Amino acid sequence: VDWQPVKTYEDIFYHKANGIAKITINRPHKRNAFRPKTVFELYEAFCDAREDTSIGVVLLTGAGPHTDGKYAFCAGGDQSVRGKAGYVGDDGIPRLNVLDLQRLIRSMPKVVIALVAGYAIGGGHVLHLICDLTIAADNAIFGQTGPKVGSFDGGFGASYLARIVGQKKAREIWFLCRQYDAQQAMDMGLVNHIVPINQLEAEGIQWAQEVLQKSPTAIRCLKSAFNADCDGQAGLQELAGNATLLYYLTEEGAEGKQAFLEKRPPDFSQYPWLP
Ligand code: 2NE
Repeated sequence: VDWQPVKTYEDIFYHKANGIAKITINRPHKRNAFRPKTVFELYEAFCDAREDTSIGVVLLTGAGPHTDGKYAFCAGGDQSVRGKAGYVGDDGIPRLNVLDLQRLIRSMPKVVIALVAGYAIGGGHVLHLICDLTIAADNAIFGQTGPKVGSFDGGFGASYLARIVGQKKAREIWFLCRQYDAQQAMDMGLVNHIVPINQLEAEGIQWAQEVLQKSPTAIRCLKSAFNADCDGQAGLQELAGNATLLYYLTEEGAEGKQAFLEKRPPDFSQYPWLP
């Protein structure tokens, strides 16, 4: 595909082509660890992709290889800017703004596919986890490090991980902080597919193109339905938002609004109380 740059950022690349957005974390010298600025830029790009009605799929990946030949999807929060109360940006304010990004990726009504080459570690592992699908290169390495480096993600990073790999395995991943290769990740249901590294982007595009052939409304309702199973009232809000959207598209829904604007009682008599 002919990727077109959308906007120039400092810590990420953002491209679009043929209904697909590609967002690339570009800090290979840090194994693509994120600082607050990285997350703000990712958030802005994801918001743009969400709002763009021509975009149905977002590919999230990491730039690489680094000059030492190693690849990374993302190595989590940048420990060199971690202050006492979070990751500190240029404004001196400590933040954990990656949690906002997690919620956006999870709730946006587009399919987000993580393309993982090399390390998906710590908060970087959680980022791939909350994507809808993950395609791994054969050199991918997965793991959590929190208890080793004085951190943890007890949100999606723990509870959603356990939904995917089961309670025993999720506790192993967090309590032992081991690293797992692509095949091990595949065996525990953490990834959808493994390809040679030189085929990673092409495979992601192929999967994206298959999704793009499908009904956007069916996909958005399914994504929110999958989320609703795990996400409590926030999940129900997403699912119900789609019900409202579909209702607005009906004549029955439009009659209520029209009657209000015309200052008359609504007439719903022609709409059946379906069984
Ligand atoms: C990723 C990993 C396993 C790679 O190991 P290796 O041996 O291939 O590379 P190396 O030499 O460790 O790293 C290369 C360069 O990247 C930097 C390193 O400091 C090193 O820099 P130089 O010495 O060459 O200058 N780098 C790598 N990861 C970094 C990071 N996260 N922050 C800052 N610099 C980083 C290995 O690098 C590793 O284990 N990295 C740390 C992974 C980690 O613990 N991440 C934070 C987890 S906590 C978190 O992300 C989080 C959370 O728990 C809750 C909420 C939000 C975030």
